[in-house]
Amino acid sequence: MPAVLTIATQPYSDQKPGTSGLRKRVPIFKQPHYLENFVQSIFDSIKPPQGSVLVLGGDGRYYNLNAIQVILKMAAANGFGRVLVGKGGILSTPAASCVIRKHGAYGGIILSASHNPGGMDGDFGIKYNASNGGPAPEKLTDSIYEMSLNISQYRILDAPDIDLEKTDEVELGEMKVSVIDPVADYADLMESLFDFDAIRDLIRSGFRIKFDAMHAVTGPYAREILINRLHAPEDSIMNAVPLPDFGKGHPDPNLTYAHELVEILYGEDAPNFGAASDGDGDRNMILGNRFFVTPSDSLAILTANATLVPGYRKGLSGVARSMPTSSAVDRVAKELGIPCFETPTGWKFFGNLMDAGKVTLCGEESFGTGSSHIREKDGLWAVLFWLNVIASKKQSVEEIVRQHWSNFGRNVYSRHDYEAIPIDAANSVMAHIRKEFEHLPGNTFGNYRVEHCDDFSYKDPVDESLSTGQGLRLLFTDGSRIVFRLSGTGTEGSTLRIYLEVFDPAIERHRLDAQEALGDLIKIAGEVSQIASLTGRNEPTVIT
Ligand code: VG1
Ligand code: CO
Repeated sequence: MPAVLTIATQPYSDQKPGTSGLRKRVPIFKQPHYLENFVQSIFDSIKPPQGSVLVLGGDGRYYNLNAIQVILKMAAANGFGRVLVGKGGILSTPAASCVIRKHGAYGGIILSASHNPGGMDGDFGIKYNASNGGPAPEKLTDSIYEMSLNISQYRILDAPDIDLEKTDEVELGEMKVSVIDPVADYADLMESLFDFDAIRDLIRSGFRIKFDAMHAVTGPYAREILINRLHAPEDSIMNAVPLPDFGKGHPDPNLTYAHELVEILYGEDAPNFGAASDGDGDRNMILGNRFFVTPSDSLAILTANATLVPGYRKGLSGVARSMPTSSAVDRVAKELGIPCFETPTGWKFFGNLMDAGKVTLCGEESFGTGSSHIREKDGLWAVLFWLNVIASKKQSVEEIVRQHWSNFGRNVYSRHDYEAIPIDAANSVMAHIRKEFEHLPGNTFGNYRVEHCDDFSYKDPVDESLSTGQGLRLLFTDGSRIVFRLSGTGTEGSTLRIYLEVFDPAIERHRLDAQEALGDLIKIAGEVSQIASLTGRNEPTVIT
C-alpha cells in the first residue's frame, strides 16, 4: 500500500478565490506547493466524510493533467473513497456539474480559467463545486481562503501517476479512481430536455449551423451532440479539438475574440445559425445570419419561449439575472406572472434560488445562460435551446428577436471593458465615482435625470447571507442604467467594466445600432467616471 506523506509548507497570501475560483498565471501555480496548499485548504474546509465521492476534471488547458495527478493523490490521502475523473482529464464546467448531481458526489474540483487564455504563460484556475453541482458559496470560499493563510502541511499519497487516457477503474491506495467518458452523462441529459427529433428534422431540411469550440473543451461535446446525435454535417463544427493553449486564441465567445466565427456568419453564403462557447464550456454566443443576439436578450427570449421545449413544457417557477444583466427578462417575467430575482455577478448566487425551487432559468450579460437542470451556466444547453425554439417556431434567429422586441420593447444594451488597467488607477476611478454618487441624485444630464445611485448589495432570500460591494449603479428615472464594476476574474492589473442600458419601447428605432442608441449614456459614463483622465484610456478594450 503506498504511504501517505505529510509535507510541511508555508502559506501564500494570494489565494483568495474570485468570481469563480482561484485564477492565476501558470508560473504562479507552478510555485512550490502552491496548488497543493489550495487543494488542502479546500479539503480542510469541506471536511469530506470518509469514503466520499469527488468529481474531477478540467478544460484541457496547459497544466490540467499535472494538476489532476496531484489532486488524485491528495484526495486519496484525505479520505475520499472514489474519484470520478474525465478521460484525458476533460470535463466541461456544465458536465462536471451534471456528473456531481447524477452520481451523488460530495463535490467536485474543476480546473479551468474559463475564457482566459491558456498555455505556458497563460492562466490556470481551480474551483470547488458543492454537492448540488454549483460553485462554492461565499461562506465556503471565504473559509478556503482563511485556511490557505494558515496552512502548515498537506497530505499526499506517495504513488505513481495513473493512466487517464482510457476509461477504466483503478486503485490509488485505498481509493478508487473511475476514469469516465466525459461526454456521455451530459449528452444524455441534453437529450432528455430537448426535442432532438425536431432539431434533426430542422437540420435535415437544410438549416445550416456552425459551432465554434474555440479549441477549448466543448469540441468533444459538440461532436457527440451535434454531429453524432443530431446528424449535422461534419463542417457544422470548427476548432473542435481541445488544445492546451487553445491554438493561441482567447476562448471567449464574443464579437471580438470569436471573430473567425463572426466573419463566417456575416460573410458570403453564411449559415443560418452560429454559436460559440468558452474555455470551460459554460458560456454561449448566439448568432443568426448577419445577426448578433445579446446575451441579455437571449435570456429574455428563452424565457418567453420556454414552453416550446419539452424540458420546460410545464412552465418556469421563476427567473433570475445578475444585476448588470439588462432587465429584458424582467418584462417577460412580469407578463408570465413569475418572480424575477436580481443577484450579484457570478453563478454562485443562483444556486440557492434553484435549490429552493424559486427559479428555473437564469443568466448573465456575460454570455452565460442556464437552468436548474444543473447548477452552472451551460453553453451547449443554450445552443440546443435556441435550435429547439427555431425548430418549433420555424423562424430565423433575426425574426425571433425582432418579434420579441415588438412584443416587449427593446432593452438596448452594451458592456465596455477596459482591460489590464493598473490596479491603483482602476481603484481611483471607482473612488471618484463613489464620490460623485454623493451629489448626483436629482441631477440631469440632457434628457436623463438621475434617480438613485448606490453600491449594489444582495441579501440571499434563502439563507439571508449578505453580499456587499457588488457594483456601482447609476439609475435614471426612465429606467436607463449605467453600472461600474471591477472584474473578479482577470489576472493582469484590473479590468473595469461599464454596463450600459436604455429601454426603447418604439419599434421604429430598433434598427439603430446599439452604440449609437447608447451614445448619450456612454458620454455620461465618461463624465462621471473620469476614466480617460484617470487611466489614460480613451477607448474600451472590448465592446460587447
Ligand atoms: C466574469 C463575468 C461574470 C461571470 C464570470 C465567470 O466575471 O462578468 O458574469 O460569472 O466571469 O465566468 P468578472 O468578475 O470578470 O466580471 V466563466 O465563464 O469563468 O466561468
Ligand atoms: Co467559463
